[in-house]
Formats: sequence, C-alpha cells, structure tokens
Amino acid sequence: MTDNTDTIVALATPNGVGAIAVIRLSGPEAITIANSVFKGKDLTRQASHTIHFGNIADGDLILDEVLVSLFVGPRSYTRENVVEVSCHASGYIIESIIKLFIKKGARSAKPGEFTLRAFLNGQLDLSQAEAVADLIASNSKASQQVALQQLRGGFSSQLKGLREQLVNFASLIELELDFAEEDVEFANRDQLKNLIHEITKIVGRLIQSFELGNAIKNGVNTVIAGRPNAGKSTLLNALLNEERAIVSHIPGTTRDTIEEVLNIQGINFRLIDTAGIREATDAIEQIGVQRTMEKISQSALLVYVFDAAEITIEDLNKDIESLQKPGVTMLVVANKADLLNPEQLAALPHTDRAIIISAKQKRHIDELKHKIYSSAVKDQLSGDETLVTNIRHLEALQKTEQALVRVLGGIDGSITSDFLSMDIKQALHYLGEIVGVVTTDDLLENIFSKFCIGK
Ligand SMILES: Nc1nc2c(ncn2[C@@H]2O[C@H](COP(=O)(O)OP(=O)(O)OP(=O)(O)O)[C@@H](O)[C@H]2O)c(=O)[nH]1
Ligand SMILES: [Mg+2]
Repeated sequence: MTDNTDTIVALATPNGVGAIAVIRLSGPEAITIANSVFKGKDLTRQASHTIHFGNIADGDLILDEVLVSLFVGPRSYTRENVVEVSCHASGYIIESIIKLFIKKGARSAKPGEFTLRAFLNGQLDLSQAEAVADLIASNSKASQQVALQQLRGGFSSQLKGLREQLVNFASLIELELDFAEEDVEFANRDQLKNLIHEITKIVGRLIQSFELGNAIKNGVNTVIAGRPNAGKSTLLNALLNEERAIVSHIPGTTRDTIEEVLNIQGINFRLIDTAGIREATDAIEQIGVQRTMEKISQSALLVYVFDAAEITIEDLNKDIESLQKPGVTMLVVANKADLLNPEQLAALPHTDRAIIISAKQKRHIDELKHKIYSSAVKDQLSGDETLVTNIRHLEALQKTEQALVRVLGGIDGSITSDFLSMDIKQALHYLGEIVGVVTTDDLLENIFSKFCIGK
C-alpha cells in the first residue's frame, strides 16, 4: 500500500494561524530536497539531531526564515531520513513551502503515512502505532496514561512473551509431524496443558480489562433517570456544580435529554439528564420518555433517582425491577433526604449500590461521585495492569481464547498432532494480528486511514 522509495511531506501541526508550524519530510531524499531550497549551511553535510537556521527560497524568492531539524535514518521516527522545518504558521507560507518541496520531488503524505512507515520499518509494532492515535485523542489523565503505556510497549511485550512460549510448543509438535510413523511425543502434553491454561488465564484477564479500558478511552455513558420531580436535574447541576439544567417543582420539566461531561479522577463520565419516566400526558413528553428508555439501554451506568419523601416501597421496587437492563450497572439514589425524619431515613434501602443524598442541599454528592467512579473502575485500576482499549485487539484476543479452548479440548481428547498444531497456529495468528506480525493491506489501510495527515 505504500512505496517506501518516495519522500513524503505534510504539515505536522494543526492547520490555521499560529506562532509556529512544523512541516515534515520523510524518505531517502528528505535531506537533499530540503537542502535544495535552503539558504544556510549545506544540510547534506550536517550531523543527525542538529538544528539549523536559514531561509527557504524558491529561486530568488525568499518564503520564510526557518529552523530545520535533521534526523538521519535510522535514528528517526520513521527510521528514514527526516527533516522538520519550523516556519511561521501562516496558511500562505505553509502552502508555499509544501508546494516547493513537492516541486523538488516529494509527494503529499497520506493520513498516518509517517506512522505507517515507522511500523513497516520496525520502529513500532502495530499496537504501538495505534497507541499514537490514542495518545493524540486522549482527553483525560487516565486515557493519556493508558495510551502512553501501550505506546511504550507494555502490552506488546506481554503478547510477545505469550507468543514465544506458544511458538516453542508449536515447533515441537511440528517435529512430531515429521516423525509421524514413529509415533513419538516431543511435546509433553501435561506441560502443554499447563502452558495453555496459563496463557488462557492471561488472555482472559486482558479480555476482561476491555470494559474499563474502553471506559477510560471513550468515557462512560451515565444516565440519570427516575420519576418526574425526583430531582434528577437538580442532581445533574449538583454533580457539575453548575446550573446547567432547568429545575422546577412542575413534574415533566425536562423533556429532552441534556448531556454534560463530568471528569472524576481522570475518567470522563458522560452524564445524561433525562425526562422523568411516567405515563406521558402529551406527545412531546411521550417522545421524551421513549428517549430516556433508549438512553438507558445504551449506557453503562444508570443513576436511578427517587424522591425519598414521596415514593412508596412498592413503586420503588417496581421502578428498580423495570429499569434493570443487562450490562447496565444501576446505582439507587434516594434524594430529598433533607425532608425526612430519622425513622424515614432508617427505612430506606441500605445496600452497596444505594446512597442517600440531598441534591438541593448538595449533601453526599462527593460520596455519590465516588460510587460512580468505583462502579466503572471496580478494583481494576491498579497502576501497571495492562488495559485493552481497542476493539480490534479485543476481537483478536477473543479469537485467541477460542483457539486455546480448542487446543485444550484437543489434548484431552487426544487428537492427532496435526490438528493440535493447527489450533496452536490459529492462536498464534490472532495474537500476532494485534502487534502486526500478521497483517493484511486491508487491515493496515483501515488502521492508518483513521490517522490525521502529517502523523
Ligand atoms: N427538598 C428538596 N427538594 C429538592 C431536592 N432535589 C430537588 N428538589 C426539588 O424538587 C423539584 C424537582 O426538581 P428537578 O430537579 O426539576 O426534578 P427532575 O427529576 O429533573 O424533574 P423532571 O425534569 O420534571 O422529570 C424542584 O422543586 C427541586 O427544587 C432535594 O434534595 N431536597
Ligand atoms: Mg428534570
């Protein structure tokens, strides 16, 4: 999909006016092309990792005063010769310099082509290359940390270890195939079984980590729902510490959903305030209620709010039962505690998932935030635990797991070495897909086309 003999060029910084823009060239001719338009030192004779001041000129016409950074391959991001020109960030100057480079033999880079080259030249494996995109897109401490860990190869080295152990066994079993007539067993079946169990456990843990990894990367959809007038909008405002939603004593105040992001300890929760659930009195309200139900089924977390001074225990139980959805964690929030006497307070449900607050008086809001956070994170965020954040990786891990289950079944059912070997190879194949030992043009196209140009 790519021709490595080309020298590519693109703007590496965002489009628009700014103090400085960086134009990047990569490829065999990067330094000679830059040198052909640079008025200053002879760039072809300078050491790698040096910076040079001078002018970029099209013939006699000076386009800009610039700084040129040199990276001589393979000591560069792409492992090719790389030149970065820092110029003044005017759209006109940027365009003129890029056009000049193209006139001198470079071509425009495709989206993600620099990182693709870094991958193809062995600077990064595929999961690390994907982490580059994640790092650029990260918008919270947790998502930045997870992407950085992946970029630094934490995930890759874990997978590499697993693959190496499997490769070992696969080759012993291959050997058995060569000696098929003699009926020998080079690969000890008990050892193989232990190994597969071990690997399955690690793969299973990685699969499980996706829930949190995904929450960290994409945020957690958190719906606030309940009957009209329960205090949902008051609660949204209290959580955000901002008068975002309209609050009134009239039931049915909120008609459409309202979404705001709340960051709790580095994780983004997308809070969605909804229309109160009841038999709607008009068509608009009915649409609102429908939308609420849709939002609940699309969310990971439901904060169910009820008016503790009003609701009956029957209605409460009915609500809780009818709002329970598979895959959606529910927190039960008793609101308006300020209106209750001690006996009424004591009669409220007391469970792990229940909490008593006063949204209006902002009481126990921090406690609720803590519950929201821990219901998403559970006890998984230990620090250096690898988290899977990428759906492609998740799918490959699931296929690996299935292949491993077949291997185990195969050993127990004493199937022949050639079938065993096939299943082990499958597991290896899917693990290899994650880091890019096994790739197809389609896969690469799919991954790198989502990058921005210049990355
Ligand atoms: N005493 C007391 N009143 C509260 C509390 N929370 C909300 N309220 C009042 O309850 C009424 C309804 O509050 P909202 O936040 O609009 O309720 P809602 O659940 O969003 O209602 P809808 O949007 O109509 O479904 C308002 O008069 C609030 O001031 C609380 O903790 N204590
Ligand atoms: Mg409301």
